[in-house]
Formats: sequence, structure tokens, C-alpha cells
Amino acid sequence: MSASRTATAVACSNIALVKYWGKSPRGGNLTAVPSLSLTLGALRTTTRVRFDPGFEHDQVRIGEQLASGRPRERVLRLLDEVRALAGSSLRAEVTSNNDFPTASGLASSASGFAALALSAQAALGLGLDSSAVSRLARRASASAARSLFPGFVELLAEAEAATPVVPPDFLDVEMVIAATTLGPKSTASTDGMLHTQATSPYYAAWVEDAPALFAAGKRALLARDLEALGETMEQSTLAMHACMLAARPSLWYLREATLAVMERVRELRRQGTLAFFTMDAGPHVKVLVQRTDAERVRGALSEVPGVERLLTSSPGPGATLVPEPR
Ligand code: 2P0
Repeated sequence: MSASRTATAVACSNIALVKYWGKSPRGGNLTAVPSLSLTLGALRTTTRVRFDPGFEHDQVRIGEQLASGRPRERVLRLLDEVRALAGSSLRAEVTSNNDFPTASGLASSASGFAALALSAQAALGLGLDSSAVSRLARRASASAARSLFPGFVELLAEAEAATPVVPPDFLDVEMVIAATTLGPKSTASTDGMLHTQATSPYYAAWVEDAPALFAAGKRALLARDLEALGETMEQSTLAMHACMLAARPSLWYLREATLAVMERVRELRRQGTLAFFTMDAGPHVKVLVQRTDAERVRGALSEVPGVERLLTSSPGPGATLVPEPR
């Protein structure tokens, strides 16, 4: 029997409808504000972890590339936590692949760290429950905590783990994602967040306002009120970007095409289509729509100058382990 211990997990990315931006002063990568997300079935990461007594070092492969520098260190930190929990000193080989175009700049740490946390703990036989895996993932990347769960998910301020709110089919919606550049983003989320927190005069106001936005978003979701949910979603992203724009120096993720898509979404709404935008720490726009409107909204956004690629995703499942080939 081989002494090597392997597990593979699949996790979907997620988009925050009500945003997390800022870390709690308590440390440990706890979030300063609550967030509410939608897990996206079309953006999936598959991660395989193999611990083996024959390995002298950890090796991390993301897509075709051997990871180095900070991405590698973040993976190793998670592996170290799992090894500590399992009382193991085995080194690992990690292979992670996204099934969505990485060149689109949509690659997210959320699906990656969720799949890594799930597969690593399974490979070492820990058998943690979803909440404990979510906690592990959160310590690596807070948004990853939400990707363990299906559909609509919350991560409360300073919570150890995310929790599912309602399942994927609770609202008949889709997310139309308009990628407006094809390169990697300019400032990593973690850096952008810490910079905003340290220098933006609006940061305190953002933290104070966020719980009310979260409550309004969750209330609208539970009432299946897409219009109220969409309006709250736009307020949350605009407040987050306002807070970043006021940082010194200003943190500016939005591009001309980002603004053009936002304008088009507002126009669609004036014409009677329920469509709402949100942007993360990057120039892409994610548009929440009723499923029946998705094709039409896609058509409208495809005509906006600067839109490089469109992806549509339904609400997706939680992270799962994939049986190993025998
Ligand atoms: C979110 N974002 O709620 C917010 C909105 C981006 C904008 O969580 O430092 O990669 O690893 O905890 O989770 C992206 O930041 O940051 C993010 P870390 P993360 O989805």
C-alpha cells in the first residue's frame, strides 16, 4: 500500500452581494464587516493535494505554473495549519486548476482556498465538517470561507466560519459577468483592503454603515425581493469603492468600460429590466438578473465598448470532495 495520502476537491467561486472590505482589529483574518454572497456554479476550481513521505518540499502548481512568492506562501500557511491539526510533518504536492478562463482576470482566491482547505484536511484524514473547513479557508482568505456552501451564504463580522442562508434555487437569478480587461488586477485585495483601512477617511463610516446594508440585503433576499436586494447590492459596492477612492493614494479599480457597463445596467433598469451591478477589487462588472432576462442582458452588455468577455453563471453548489480514481 502506498503511504501517500491524496484528496481532490471542487469549489465554486462566489461574488459578494453585500461586501466584505476590512479586517477586524482582533486579527486572525477575521472580517470587520458582515458579507452576503452568491456561490457561482460556472466558476470552479479543482484542487488535488497529495502528501507523501518521499517529498522533501511542498510543491504548488496553479494551472500550468509552479507557484512562487506570495501565492505559494499563502498555500503553505494553510498546509501548515492542516499539518498541525493532524500532527503530521508530511510535505505535499498541490495541483490547482480553474475551469474558467484564468486570463480573464476573474481567477479568485475564494474557490482556490476553499478547494485547498477541503482537499488538504481530507488527505490527512481529518474529516472536518463544513464549518470547520470554512474556518480554515477563512484564515487563508476571508471570501473563501463562503465558497464551502451552496447558494446564498453569509459571513458575519468577526465570525470564524461562513453559514449558508438559502439554497441556490431560492431565487431564480443568474449572474452575468462582464470582463473588461484580460490582465491580472493592479492591487491584490488584501493589500488594497489594508491600505484603505489605514488611510481612507471614509473607512470608519463604511464599517459603521455595513451592518445595516447587510441586514437590508438579507431581509430582501429572504423576502425574494430582487429589486430591494439589487439596490442594496449596488449601494454596498458603491460605498466600498467610495471608501477605496478616498484612500491616500487613491485606490482605483474601475475603468472606463466598468463605468460604461454600470451606465448600461442603469439604462436597462429604466427600461424595465431588473438588472443590478456589483464590482469587486477589479474592473469587471457582475450583473444580477432574473434568469429569464439573462440572455437579453448579455446581448445588451456585449455591445458595450471595452467588454472583452461575457460569462453567465447560475447559483452554484457548495464545495465537494471528488472520489479518487482506484
Ligand atoms: C468580498 N472581496 O466580500 C470582497 C469584496 C473583494 C471585494 O473578499 O485578504 O481575497 O484574502 O481575506 O477574501 C476579496 O478579498 O481577501 C474580497 P483576504 P479576499 O468578496
